Amino acid sequence: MIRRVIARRLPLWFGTLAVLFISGCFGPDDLPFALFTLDPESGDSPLVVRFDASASFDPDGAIIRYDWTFGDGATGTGRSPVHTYAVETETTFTVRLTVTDNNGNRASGTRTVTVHPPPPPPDAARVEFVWPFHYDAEGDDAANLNDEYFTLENTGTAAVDLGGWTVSNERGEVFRFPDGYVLAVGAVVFVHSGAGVDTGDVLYWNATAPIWNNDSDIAVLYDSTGLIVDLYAYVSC
Ligand SMILES: [Ca+2]
Ligand SMILES: [Ca+2]
Ligand SMILES: [Ca+2]
Repeated sequence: MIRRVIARRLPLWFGTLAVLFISGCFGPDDLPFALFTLDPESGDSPLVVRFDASASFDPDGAIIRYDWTFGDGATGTGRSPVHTYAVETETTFTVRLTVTDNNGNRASGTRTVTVHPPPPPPDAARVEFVWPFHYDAEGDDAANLNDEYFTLENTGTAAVDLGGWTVSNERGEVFRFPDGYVLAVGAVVFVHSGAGVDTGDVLYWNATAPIWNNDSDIAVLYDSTGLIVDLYAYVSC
């Protein structure tokens, strides 16, 4: 009986208002959604990451502000910031985007980016003439061929197989390194002009006359493909 009275007295517009309220038209403002992508999601330091929050939206309004914390102490604003990460050890950062809609409502979303330490520099092959280049043997060079010698050092960061590499003088006489002769990092090899039995770091040209002019000469080191690796030119004072 009572219910029937209330129903009779409620005006028609009340029902319409209730429907609108449930649908949100007059309800609390909807929260925005914080959605974003990042590219790339991982990589080597220093890593440049591009963020894009254009997927974020507000169902009943507009997003008016984007705030970022990149996880490494840095912050940013804007819809598409770019941030560079630098690490010494592998680190995963949590990136947080907070969006604000036109009614001041805020919402956040997070994603992670993993940054690997910088890759080590590639091994560099480097072999060069170093001192001593003993082109003037003690006394008569022709009678003391093995006191005439040059020195090569591996100053790079990788062992080098010198097999097939050559050294020539200005007159075009050529010494060829034995097959499989490997010069370790930091190692030196001495190549004497005369005859002898090769050992670890001492090799012999097996020439029958002096190789290196005492006044001036040019030594050229070629790799096994014939490319010049190093030059050593000298003039005696
Ligand atoms: Ca809203
Ligand atoms: Ca000489
Ligand atoms: Ca001499």
